[in-house]
Amino acid sequence: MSTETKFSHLSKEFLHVVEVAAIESARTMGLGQRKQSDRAAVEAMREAMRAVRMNGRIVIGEGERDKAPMLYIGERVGMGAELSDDDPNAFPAVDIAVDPLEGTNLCATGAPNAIAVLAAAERGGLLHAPDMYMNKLVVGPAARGQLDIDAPVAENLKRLSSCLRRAVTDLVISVLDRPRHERLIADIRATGARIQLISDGDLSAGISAAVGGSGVHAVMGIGGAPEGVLTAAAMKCLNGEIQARFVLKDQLHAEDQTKVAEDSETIARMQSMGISDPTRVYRTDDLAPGKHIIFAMTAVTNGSVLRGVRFFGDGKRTSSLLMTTQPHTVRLVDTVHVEGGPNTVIRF
Ligand code: VTB
Ligand code: MG
Ligand code: MG
Repeated sequence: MSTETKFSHLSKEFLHVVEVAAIESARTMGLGQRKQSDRAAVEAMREAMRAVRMNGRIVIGEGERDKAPMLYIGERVGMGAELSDDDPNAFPAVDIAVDPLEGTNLCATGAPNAIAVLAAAERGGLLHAPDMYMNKLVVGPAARGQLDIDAPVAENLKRLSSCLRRAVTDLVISVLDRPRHERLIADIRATGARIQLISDGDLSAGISAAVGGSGVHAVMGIGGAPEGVLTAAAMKCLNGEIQARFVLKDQLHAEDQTKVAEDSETIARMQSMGISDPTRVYRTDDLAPGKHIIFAMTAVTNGSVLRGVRFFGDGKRTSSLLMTTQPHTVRLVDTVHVEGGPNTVIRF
């Protein structure tokens, strides 16, 4: 079987993995218990991952082994987890980045854009990024290669407006609503561009920025590095672009500094993961260098593109985005999980 065929089979298995993670966390929607929501997604995702015909390795997951009992970085997952990569009977060797519930607060409050998500690639196809902050600039295909994360905001928005053939005042930029973005928000406002402040979820905002018709044209600002790698995997499938840079403690707002480790510790961790220059700019292909990328996400709560999990008496319905680079496909998958037996009526 060609690598392409093996990977396209895997994509359907991964679809199931994100669907079940979304379903289990969606049951906890609005309970106000974000840890419980997260745990439901993690447990469901890990259980479903066991049945996937792969020799999988988590490269971005729930954290270090000593802190995360499940889907920890380095955990081997899938049916072929026990076999070595060069065993002739081995299943495809796959690196996986997961965020079983991206937007735990969104799920806990029933707010839009909570998602269950994973990306996979051949070994080495996804950057091993530590869980730290990352400054990001995300745009769609029309602006790919045209902006520069180091340029002033006004300059980038001017370029974005010409790429999208619209006035700067017609642009919408999505930014995480955090004190650390005070200056960024002021800079965007000064250009006349419009802003969508989000409470969480810069990954789903990045997907919106990359697709037409979503009403969002870029994502700017500091969010999580794991979400940055997942965004890069999505951008490879959507022809969008992410530019990013890791953010160390001394570059953070005082409020965020309390949440991160000392720089010496962080830099040592980055080095152990193969990141030698903590200050460089990472582009889409640096974050997700893989040729065979699979990106699977299921909406937990309603989103801009997808609908959240719906439960009804005899089943449930999920809405997912499933994308692969080889072959290059973008699938919107609406699944009815039928549980009511032979008399269940399926609604279209
Ligand atoms: C970021 C962002 C995520 O949480 O990780 C953010 O990338 C955490 O930032 O999409 P704070 O520490 O400021 O809360 C999300 O918004 C949700 O996981
Ligand atoms: Mg998470
Ligand atoms: Mg997350």
